[in-house]
Amino acid sequence: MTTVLVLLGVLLHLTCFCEGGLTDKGLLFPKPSANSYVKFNPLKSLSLEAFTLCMRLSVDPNVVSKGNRDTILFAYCTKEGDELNVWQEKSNISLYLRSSSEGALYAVPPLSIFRTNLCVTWESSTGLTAFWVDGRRSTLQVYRQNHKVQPGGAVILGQDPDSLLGGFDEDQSFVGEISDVNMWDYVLTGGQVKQFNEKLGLGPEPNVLNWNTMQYEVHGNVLVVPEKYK
Ligand SMILES: *[C@@H]1O[C@H](CO)[C@@H](O)[C@H](O)[C@H]1NC(C)=O
Ligand SMILES: [Ca+2]
Repeated sequence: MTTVLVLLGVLLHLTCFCEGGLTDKGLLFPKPSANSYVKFNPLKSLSLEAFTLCMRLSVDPNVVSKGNRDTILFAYCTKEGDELNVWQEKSNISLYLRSSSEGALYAVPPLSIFRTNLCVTWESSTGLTAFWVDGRRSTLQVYRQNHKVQPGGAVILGQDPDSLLGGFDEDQSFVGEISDVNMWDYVLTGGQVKQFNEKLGLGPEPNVLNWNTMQYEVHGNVLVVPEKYK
């Protein structure tokens, strides 16, 4: 009995420490869960006074748009707490820097079963923040002027950590597919964002997170989607 339980425990915690990037691949989170996530190893620490974060997302709207559910799209958290989080909250997509209550909320169209190119840009000097949805820019907001994103945390997809790599909540988990997560430590121009979206990979080389060279760890029930579904 003990052996069976131990074996089960091992199987449930299967972890892949993968190298070599995710070029043309995706990550599928098939079901809500409180233990499935992917951790990324950034190319440099997230000590940031500006950034552009892009990803390509499709969701299961039956889950993600249910009731009062908020769904995490990107989480970077340190020992001190949330540092940089992107959410879909009902009718808004939102960016939170060092806060879980005061965010920059945007009434951009909610994500759907079809893949959407989503980017968010922010810079400390002006506080200017915008979301880009399939190459179209939202209105600008001023958010967290003179703030700095702190290094030393963990970048994860699929879960919202309430502690460094734990405190996961199934009702906030991501359900759907994510690919092409790329991050730069500066604000790309509109033309560069569009170029990157339309011809993925063209445009300036991402220098914080680079999907094509990403070192990543898969935990729990997450499928790496093969290239042919690109
Ligand atoms: C969306 O964001 C606005 C603020 O921009 C807020 O007033 C509204 O309550 C939000 N809607 C939801 C459903 O959270
Ligand atoms: Ca949470």
